[in-house]
This record gives sequence, C-alpha cells and structure tokens, in this order.
Amino acid sequence: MLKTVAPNAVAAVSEARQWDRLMQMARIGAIPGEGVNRACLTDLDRQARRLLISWAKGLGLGVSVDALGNLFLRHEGTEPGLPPVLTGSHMDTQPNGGRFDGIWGVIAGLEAVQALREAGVATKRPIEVVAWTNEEGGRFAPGCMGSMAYAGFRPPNTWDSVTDNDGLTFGEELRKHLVLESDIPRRGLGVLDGPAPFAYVEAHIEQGPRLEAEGMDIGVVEGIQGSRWFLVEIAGKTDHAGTAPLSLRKDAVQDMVRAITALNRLMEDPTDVLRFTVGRIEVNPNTSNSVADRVRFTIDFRHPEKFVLLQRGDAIAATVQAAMTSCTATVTERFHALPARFESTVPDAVEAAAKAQGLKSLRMPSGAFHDAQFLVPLCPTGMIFVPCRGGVSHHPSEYSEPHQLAAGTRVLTAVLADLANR
Ligand code: HGY
Ligand code: MN
Ligand code: MN
Repeated sequence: MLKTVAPNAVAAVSEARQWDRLMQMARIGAIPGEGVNRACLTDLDRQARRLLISWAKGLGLGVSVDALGNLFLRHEGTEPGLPPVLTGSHMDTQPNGGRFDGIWGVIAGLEAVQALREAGVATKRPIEVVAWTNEEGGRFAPGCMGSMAYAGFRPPNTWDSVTDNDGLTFGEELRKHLVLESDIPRRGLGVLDGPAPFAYVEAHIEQGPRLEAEGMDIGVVEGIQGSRWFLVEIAGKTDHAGTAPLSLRKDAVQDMVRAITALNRLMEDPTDVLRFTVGRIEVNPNTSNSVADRVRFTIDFRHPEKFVLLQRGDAIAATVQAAMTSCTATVTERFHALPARFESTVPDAVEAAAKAQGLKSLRMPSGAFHDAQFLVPLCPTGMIFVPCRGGVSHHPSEYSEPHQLAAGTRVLTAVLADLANR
C-alpha cells in the first residue's frame, strides 16, 4: 500500500476555505451566468492579485513580482538556497470565462502551502506559488507571455507592441501595471536572472470530458499538444453595395470565405484529432451596405504530433494566398508551441499521491495549452487535472465540485511535500 506523503498536511487541506477563496475571486470581474471576465493587466486583474497577496501575507509568505508581472508567493524551506519547487497557474480569464480555469491552480497552490504550514510540515526546499501573466492571450495575443519570458523561450520585450482592442500596447500596459505594483518587491526574470526551479506542478481543471465520463478523480497529465496561432489580414477595396459591379470588386469578406474554405480542406482529419478554429473575425467598415475592404481573422491550430503541426501549419500561408482572387493577404504567426511531453518524475509523483489517497487516476494528455509547457525545458514538470462538468470551459457554466477541487489540492499538497524534500 502506498503511503501518503505528509498525511497531516493532506488532512489540513480545507475544502471550504478553498471554495470560499475561489468564490471571492469569482466576484472580481463577475459576468452573468456565474462567469468571469478578468483580462490581464487590468484594474480587475490587479484587484484579484491584491486579494491573493493579502491571503499570502496573512500566512507570512514572501511576495515578489518579476519584469513580466509574474507574481510569486514564497514559502521558505529549511535550506533556502536550494532551487524551489514551483506550483501555480494563471489568474487572467477568457472574456466569456469561467470561475475555475487558471485561478484554481493558484488558489490550490496557496491552500497546499497553508496546509503544510498548519500541519507543521517542514520542507527542505522552498515552495513558490506563481500567478503567470497573460496565459489566455485574450486581451493581448498570444497567451503564455509570462511563462515564455520566464523560461527564456522569448525575449521579455517580444510583445511590447502588441495591441488590445482599444489600441493599448502590451508594453505600455505592463509598464503601468508594474508602477501600480511598485510596492511589491521586484525579483529577476526567471532563468535570465536565477536558477531554474527544482520542479514545476500545475493544478488545473481538465477543460475536457474524459475524467467525468470515465469516473476518474485525478488526471495525471503526461504532456500538452502543440498549438500554433496565426493572424490573417486581407486587404481589398471598399465600395457601395448597391452600385459596384461584382466583377470589379475587391471584396475582403468574399476572399476570407474562400481562404477559410481552403483551410478547412487543408485541416481535414477523419480521426478528429486535429483542432482548427477561426474564433475571431473583424470586418471593416462592417456595415451592411458597404463592401468590406479589410478583414482580420485568427487561426488556432493544434495537434499532438510535431510533424503534423509543422507540415499543416507551414502550409497555412500558401493556402490563404492561393485562395485570394482580388485581395491581398498577410499571414503572421503569433504563437508557436510544439507538443510538450512531461518526463516521468512529476507524473509518477502525482499518480503515487492519488493512489495513496485512494483516488482513481488516469494518465492523459492535455488538449488545452498551459504555462507548464514552457517549464518543460527547465525542470521536471507535470500537471494535476480534476474533472469539470460536461468538460465545459471558456464559458460561464464552467464548473467543478468543491470536493473534486479539494481532492486535487490534497494530491498537490502531497506532491509538493514529496518533491520539496528530494
Ligand atoms: O487556449 C487554451 O488552451 C488555454 O485554455 N488558454
Ligand atoms: Mn488555463
Ligand atoms: Mn483557458
């Protein structure tokens, strides 16, 4: 029989306290239908961060922020000089988001650390809870900017000129954000300024139907499929809808339709493993009686196999260009995350902790992307999934039961205690 690591700390995890914190966070940016709209680097984001910091300070944790705004809550180890075990997720949400995507992983990390401290469980290594900046990429594309910069995957100024719907740049909004949080001690940026973590564990809702459908309590995540994002901009000529002959038009909407039709053919997959989404379309001038002269649309393309991700993804631009009949097109890649596989250390620790606690677990990949994928080159990395109702996410009806989330946090607590004493 596998022994539970740090049983007193696992027992000290409070389902009620965790749920209460989640519901307090859900009120910051609440939207109808029990959803949340809390974009990164907004006043709402800062309000949620201040609430988290107040809880962390109440526990005596050290608080710091880095040049990308990643926020760290530190539980000191008995050997403070050792690389820490890192856990956490993101606090920003989709515009039509739910109450659990991202934020649960941050609250679970705080709950696990609080349980360890209340149970008096010392850890050799420090444990740090992180809230990554802009995982969703909803306000500023792409996602995972904070973790990509932390991991040295992209230079920290890569996205300075990216703009949101209001024309505000990420660089300017980040600068303003850091000034508003200038009372928080500053730390160096990830591996550019310090040692890599000893390990990284991220707790997250599954955002898919498998755990619920198969009656499982815990997902032992073994990897994350690859994701590529593109922006397609089509330029034509605006005209009067009533007078301009079709033969003379440069109609950006019509060429967009041809491009998306051709992309659908490129992305055909009878096995239904490939994911291809056009989720956002902007039309200019966007009136019923003017021909569109400009269109922008997004592409979110994902696949678990690197070869497919590269082969089909590299054909997107040529497919769009070949579909143009009268307009010109520009295709820009904005996110390029290859499939990530977790080496066995953390998945094995997660599976052992679940088993020791009598929880049913399933080894599985992640269809959603996560900050964890950028930690893979730095240290042993893994994720803990819990079921979410109907697999729904990125929607106000996203939901996980308090007991399901508490089970995930108990596994996280044991895994953190295990890794932080290695
Ligand atoms: O889009 C994703 O996969 C993540 O939920 N942001
Ligand atoms: Mn997420
Ligand atoms: Mn998400």
